[in-house]
Amino acid sequence: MTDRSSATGMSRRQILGAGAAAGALVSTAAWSRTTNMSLPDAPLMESSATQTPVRPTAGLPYNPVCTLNGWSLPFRMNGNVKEFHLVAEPVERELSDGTIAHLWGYNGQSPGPTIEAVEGERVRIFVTNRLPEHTSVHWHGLILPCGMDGVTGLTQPGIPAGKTFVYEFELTKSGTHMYHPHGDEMVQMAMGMMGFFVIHPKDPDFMRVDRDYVFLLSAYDIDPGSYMPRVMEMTDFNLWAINSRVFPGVDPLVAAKGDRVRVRVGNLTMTNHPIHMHGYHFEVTGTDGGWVRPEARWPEVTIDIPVGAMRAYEFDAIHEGDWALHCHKSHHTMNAMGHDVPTFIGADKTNVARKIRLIQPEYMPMGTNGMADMAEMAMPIPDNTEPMMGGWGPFGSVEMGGMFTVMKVREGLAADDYSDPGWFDHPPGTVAYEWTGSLPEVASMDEAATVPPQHAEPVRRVD
Ligand SMILES: [Cu+2]
Repeated sequence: MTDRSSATGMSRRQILGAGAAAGALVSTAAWSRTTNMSLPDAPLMESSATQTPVRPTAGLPYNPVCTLNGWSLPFRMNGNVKEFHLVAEPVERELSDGTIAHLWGYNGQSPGPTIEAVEGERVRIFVTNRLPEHTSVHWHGLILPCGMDGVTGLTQPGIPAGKTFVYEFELTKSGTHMYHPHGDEMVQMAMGMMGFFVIHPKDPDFMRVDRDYVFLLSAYDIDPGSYMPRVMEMTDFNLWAINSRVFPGVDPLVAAKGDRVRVRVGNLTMTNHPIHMHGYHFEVTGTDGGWVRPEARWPEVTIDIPVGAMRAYEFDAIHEGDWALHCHKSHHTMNAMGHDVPTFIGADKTNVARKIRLIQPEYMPMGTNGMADMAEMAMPIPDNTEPMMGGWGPFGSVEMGGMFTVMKVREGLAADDYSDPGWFDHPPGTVAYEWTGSLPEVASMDEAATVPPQHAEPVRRVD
């Protein structure tokens, strides 16, 4: 495989059936319009910003999804076949503003671009391997011929470094799926190789929503100040990511008041994530096995995403505001710092701090009243490291990191407006406030024993 920028000696954007926003999309290879089996273009994304969904102009019609801090892979039609080109390669992913991780991904980013197609369509996916070792692509949850399932050694040889393989199959069923390597998985997934695969229903009105967000959960173990994940880690990760971004680097999900909103989440970490969204009772409407019938749906405010699984939930965006959306494992809303810190809550460290300052004048005692001071103090930290908790809101430090973002619901947003509307302007009288009146005396029980019920008379047994 030659270097893609020198492959043609020219840089021109081909005409594509669907493409991500033009600004950050770089097209570097030309394809011949005359050769049926020529390689389609392998577009490359240079930005980690959320790209506005693009409506398809070829193939069957569908309502595109919005990939949080990501994009959808452009395709071309070759007769009745929808063709894509994925390039597995080392990438630099910005985890949050200015913090870079050296990962492996697809077409310039980790996660790779979202593949979108329609039930009934035939897809042909070219996969070029620019990694230093072999790989394969497993199409997680798709119904397809066994030989297209992408399991190295079992259903195909690994794609050697420098080679291109072709996967081709029909999309028999709509739903929420993903793709990831199925060879040297522990390394390749720890390095960030994954992407979303959405099969839209043939009838664009089936379970139609106004906004359809997708993201994958991944975890990395990157020592503060370094760039490369420790791929041998099994449980003790220190960066919990939404589409390989950590808060405050995760874009908000935006909805217009009254929109029907779907959020599709996939989990490629090694633990489950209870994803919790404030402000709404939503319904789980899909898994990687298909759509959930209306009579089988449960109302939820937290949906546990098991390891290696996908869930879709939906709600009507009737409550305006800035609603937190996050993993409910509290250590998953923190970024890379030492977690092996003893608990000092309640310990007065004044005297010991005085002694330590004699030899280390910058020493600050922390944790005496909890850990919130970690987020508020501008502590010196290594380069290329996110603060453990960060992100500022309109009322101060949000004290969150990792798997955290905000669902922003606003009146009167245009249908295709996905830009951050800023902070919510709360109506007067709807924000919690300080009580300055008198306080009643605190009632207390002298003993912690269970109090027997105070019945006037024992309950009489009736035979
Ligand atoms: Cu979690």
